[in-house]
Amino acid sequence: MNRRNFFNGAAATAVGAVAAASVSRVAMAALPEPVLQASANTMPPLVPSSGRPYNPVVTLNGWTLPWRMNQGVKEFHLVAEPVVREMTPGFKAHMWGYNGQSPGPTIEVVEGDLVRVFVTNKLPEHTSVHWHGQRLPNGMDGVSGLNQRAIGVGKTFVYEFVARRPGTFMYHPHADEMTQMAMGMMGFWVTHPKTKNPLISEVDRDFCFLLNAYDIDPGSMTPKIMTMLDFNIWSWNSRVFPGIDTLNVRYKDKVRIRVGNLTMTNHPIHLHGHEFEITGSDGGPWPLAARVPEITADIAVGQMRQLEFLADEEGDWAFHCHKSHHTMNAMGHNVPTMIGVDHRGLVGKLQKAVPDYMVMGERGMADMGEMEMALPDNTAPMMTGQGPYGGVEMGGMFSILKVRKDQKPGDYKDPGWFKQPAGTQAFEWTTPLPDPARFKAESPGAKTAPATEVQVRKPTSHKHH
Ligand SMILES: [Cu+2]
Repeated sequence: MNRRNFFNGAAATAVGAVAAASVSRVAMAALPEPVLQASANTMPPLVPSSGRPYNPVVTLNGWTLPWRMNQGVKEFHLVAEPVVREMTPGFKAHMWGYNGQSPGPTIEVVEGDLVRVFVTNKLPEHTSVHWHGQRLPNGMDGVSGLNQRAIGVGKTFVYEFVARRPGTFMYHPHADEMTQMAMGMMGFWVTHPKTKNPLISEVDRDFCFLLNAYDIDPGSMTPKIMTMLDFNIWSWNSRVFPGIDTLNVRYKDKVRIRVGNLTMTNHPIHLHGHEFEITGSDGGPWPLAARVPEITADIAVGQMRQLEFLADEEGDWAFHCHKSHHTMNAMGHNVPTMIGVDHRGLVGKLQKAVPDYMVMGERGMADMGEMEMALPDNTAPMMTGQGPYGGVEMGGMFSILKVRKDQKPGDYKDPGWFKQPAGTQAFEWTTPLPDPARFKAESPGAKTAPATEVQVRKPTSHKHH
């Protein structure tokens, strides 16, 4: 190290020391007790008992972090640590998260709140927290190396800023980001408006969750952190169908669903039976003129969207990512397409050598949903879930919006399956069908297409003389 660098280093240390001193009075007073969550169930809304009042959100398969008021400051304590997350019953993953779960708890504050977040690092490596979307002093933005020194193993750092703008935000590490986000470190943040805001509607139900993705080999428990695109577990708040709780609302409720995307690809999030408007993003509430009816919102990487609608159709409505491979669990990969392949004769021969051998996908993959196939320990079946009329044949990013007349205001309990009123459900036609005109044209005598439509020819090899 030359003399010049030495002095720069010394100066940086001194600045660090001054900054630390300015918060140390607070840090030295007892920290707020960290609150840990053992359950992966959706917790009821945390109605504020101190600070400014607001209408709390419900985090899908998650919870809101309790706080304490300390001389007008809202204080939270996040603990970054390894966790075991149940992604769906029968499938647990070793992840990193906050306060016992991945994702971490939702943080809810009110516009204008002075917020202080203690972050204790119990990971095996350093970390930091970036407060995605917040207006804040540069030194609180959480990019390690750029805005602060990383939070070393065993250390606690303090972040302090005013929640200046109401809206839908998230938090995640900005230190060894690839590893730490692939391991499940992230959380939701909602800043509620202080007063009535013409662009922020008051709703009866306000749900939130993060889109996340993992690469976990069937039978293993730890996400592969080097995977760039080919993930096999597509989750909402680190849960996969049928482990994702349903969104239960009362008929005619005004509903808001806040979604943030921390995966490596976009997700077209699609709701059945209703039209919603996108009322805002992490950039803030959208002007009324920018709102149009939609049934699918494509949410790009790093984006957040607020979907709002009136739940005015009773029933059990599918709510899912529209990429069909994202509503599949682990076994959906590397299985060859077998539709139309005739296995007759082959199965018997193969079963002599491999007694468990079975044919998959000859008639499509629907058999997979019904099949009680022996799975490796600790994985989620590719497509699964029983509805009232059979297999739902889904996995991954799939849940159900349940709209009921008899759901009580503020009650989030699962009301069970919807019973369609008589005469309002698709039914089987049992009387004999007349021969459709098209079949007649195809009957004997009509000109038939040649049996072979595609001929494969090997490329001619170049002969060198
Ligand atoms: Cu998707």
